[in-house]
Amino acid sequence: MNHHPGAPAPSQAAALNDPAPVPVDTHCPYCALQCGMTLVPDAEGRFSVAARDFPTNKGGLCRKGWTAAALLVSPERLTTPLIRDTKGGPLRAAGWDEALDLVAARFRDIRARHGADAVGVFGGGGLTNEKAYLLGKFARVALGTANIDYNGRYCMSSAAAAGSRAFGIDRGLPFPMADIAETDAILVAGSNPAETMPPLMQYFDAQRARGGRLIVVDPRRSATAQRATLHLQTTPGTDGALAAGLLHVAIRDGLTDPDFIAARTSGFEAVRRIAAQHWPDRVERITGVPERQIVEAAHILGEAATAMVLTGRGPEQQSQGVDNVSAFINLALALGKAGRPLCGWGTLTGQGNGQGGREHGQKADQLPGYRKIADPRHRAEVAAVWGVDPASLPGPGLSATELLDATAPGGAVKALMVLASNVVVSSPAAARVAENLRGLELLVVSDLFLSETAALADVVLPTAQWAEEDGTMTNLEGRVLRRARAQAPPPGVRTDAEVLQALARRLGCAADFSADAETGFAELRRASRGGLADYAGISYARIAAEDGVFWPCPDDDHPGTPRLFLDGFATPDGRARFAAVQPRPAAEVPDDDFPYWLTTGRVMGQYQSGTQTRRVPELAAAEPSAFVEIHPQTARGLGLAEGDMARLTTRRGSIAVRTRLTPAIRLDTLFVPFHWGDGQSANALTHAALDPISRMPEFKVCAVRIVRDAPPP
Ligand SMILES: Nc1nc2c(c(=O)[nH]1)N[C@H]1C(S)=C(S)[C@@H](COP(=O)(O)OP(=O)(O)OC[C@H]3O[C@@H](n4cnc5c(=O)[nH]c(N)nc54)[C@H](O)[C@@H]3O)O[C@H]1N2
Ligand SMILES: Nc1nc2c(c(=O)[nH]1)N[C@H]1C(S)=C(S)[C@@H](COP(=O)(O)OP(=O)(O)OC[C@H]3O[C@@H](n4cnc5c(=O)[nH]c(N)nc54)[C@H](O)[C@@H]3O)O[C@H]1N2
Ligand code: SF4
Ligand SMILES: [Mo]
Repeated sequence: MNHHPGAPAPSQAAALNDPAPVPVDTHCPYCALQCGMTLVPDAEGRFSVAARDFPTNKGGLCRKGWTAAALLVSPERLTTPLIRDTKGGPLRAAGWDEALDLVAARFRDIRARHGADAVGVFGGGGLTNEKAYLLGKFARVALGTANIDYNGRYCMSSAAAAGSRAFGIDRGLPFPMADIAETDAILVAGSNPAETMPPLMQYFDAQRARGGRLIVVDPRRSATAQRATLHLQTTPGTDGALAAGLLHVAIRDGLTDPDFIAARTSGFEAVRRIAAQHWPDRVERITGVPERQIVEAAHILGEAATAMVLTGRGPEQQSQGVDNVSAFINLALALGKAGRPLCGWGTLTGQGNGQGGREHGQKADQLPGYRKIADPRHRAEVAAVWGVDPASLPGPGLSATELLDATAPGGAVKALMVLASNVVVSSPAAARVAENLRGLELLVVSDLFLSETAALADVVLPTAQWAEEDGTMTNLEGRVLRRARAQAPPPGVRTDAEVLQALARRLGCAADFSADAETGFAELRRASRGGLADYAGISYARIAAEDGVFWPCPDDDHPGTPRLFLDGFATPDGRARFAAVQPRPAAEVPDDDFPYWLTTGRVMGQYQSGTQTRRVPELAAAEPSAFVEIHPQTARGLGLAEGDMARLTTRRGSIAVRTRLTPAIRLDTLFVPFHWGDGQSANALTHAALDPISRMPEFKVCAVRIVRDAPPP
């Protein structure tokens, strides 16, 4: 690290005295790979991105990482708080004191009239650990509300729930990503890392170069599927049946590992009975995957000495997302491919700090250290660190979609504070979300830019980003990394931590809210001590010296835990638990009115709701607008040619986008990326059915109609 890594973040005032810029080692602002990069200043002090040989990405970056420095000089940056004086009126520039006084006064008033839970908080998986921790504490202690949740609910919550159910702990990957290169067989279900985490592909490529085999399950022959040994092109929403069919073949053909099942697992019998009903020809009818491919895939995985099963948003973002993941975990367990070197189930998340963001308290049911807010002992432990009475801590609150539903007229939530999420673009059935937010008594949004959500706010707070503040991020491996400050925020901009501190004071809260990242991290370490996600032994100095530290790391002498479960699973009896899950149909299936499957996802050149990447000129030029992927044969039948405007309609809404014809998609399926708002939002179409356990929305499956868009009259 070049830039005094142990030094505390300078305060706003000190920022003016910043020394001349020097190269700074840090990590990418975007996804959970958190690629290492160096920000290098030119003679004018403008930064550009340079490759950095960090042990995860090994110098590799995707197009988004390479162009990330454009965010630091964007002319669209918010640099002053904005206030809307009357509903429906315009936003006007305001000073910080006016904005913060107004927010605190309105929060107090709403709390007095409707109770503390009427003020909701919506966070984001892009926040550093320090900010996610502070936000959870702010909600529970300064606001006293139960209602805090975050966009990670849309992301990895199904995987988290299934992982916890099976293994007693939830960490994206139970092994370092480099292990991917060393395993003999991999099944990737509904993840497209070739576009969503390109530098990760070096490990998959090395695996195949060693003679390893890769199976990809995806309704599209995605960029990742194109690199696979075998592609299983499933009907959307049928992952559970496919996994049960693979297990059926494994049992039938003697590929399971009875010794492992007996010694290290529980609950196999009920799972075996469900698998028994999933004959390959029946599974072929449900999934559309030919029987011989089901048999081949089961043999590739079962006969390999080592194997991994990795899931992505495909199977997870469904109303049966948790059960889908459990079905794949069941397969790994039955084959004895877990809790051993180079074996295991993992999920390829997600947002930059999707992992740490859920460990430290912005999830409705969790307290720092992955503690449970409903558990009296956990409450007492965290209350002691916060210096409050455990009885004063609220209980579990509403999950993301339900929290947004509660903002409807007559709902329980009257005011909402959103940090680091663009819910108007990224939530299912999004038109309703925008309408509800418009009707709130108070919507406060903190963002770098005027996102579609910020544009609806009554108060907009301009915040520092990524390279303008210090903090830690936890990547998909559970490796805690240091994001270093490279430059001061633009004049007029404050950090989220400074805002939370200032608001807590104005709300009369006596607890401590430090805006300094390293001080905040020290408190987070204490609050996580003894929890499942134990960071007590992790320090900024160790992160710099060791290229990140893997949690759990309970004390200064502990080496951290790159590989989990080798000696036993984190369940009370040390055994992994099979889950007897019965596949069920999607919440909405095609019919005469809506005859196609619609699925949604990502393209390489845009990130999430697009607030950031749509403002990077190079990315905006490469991927300027939403589109619909459609099979040429399907398009021909509908009279649609490449680049035509097509109108897509579901029971929730309608959008018009251009067609992209590709034989890589199933004949019965359409795909729309979700990175755009307004008239091109995929989430105008999606279904808000929720998984009963994770409360994950059904982003990946609904029924849609497509026609050529009529020219305007
Ligand atoms: N370029 C880019 N990279 C990103 C992001 C981004 O927005 N843009 N976002 C980051 C975040 S937060 C996340 S969560 C990850 C997501 O990373 P991924 O999980 O790789 O992303 P998706 O494109 O949402 O979905 C993956 C695949 O699931 C397939 N799929 C659709 N329906 C089904 C189904 O029913 N079953 C199965 N098996 N597959 C299905 C889609 O065709 C798609 O290829 O990416 C991260 N990286
Ligand atoms: N149809 C469909 N919908 C989906 C998905 C899908 O596959 N299909 N995927 C879902 C998934 S996996 C995810 S993760 C969500 C993501 O959806 P969103 O939560 O909307 O994600 P982002 O676009 O990353 O929003 C982050 C916002 O915070 C701002 N920001 C960045 N850093 C900071 C910061 O430090 N502080 C503050 N205050 N603001 C900051 C950014 O400018 C941006 O506006 O979308 C979900 N929605
Ligand atoms: S893969 Fe993710 S972390 Fe790496 S450069 Fe691309 S967006 Fe950034
Ligand atoms: Mo995500």
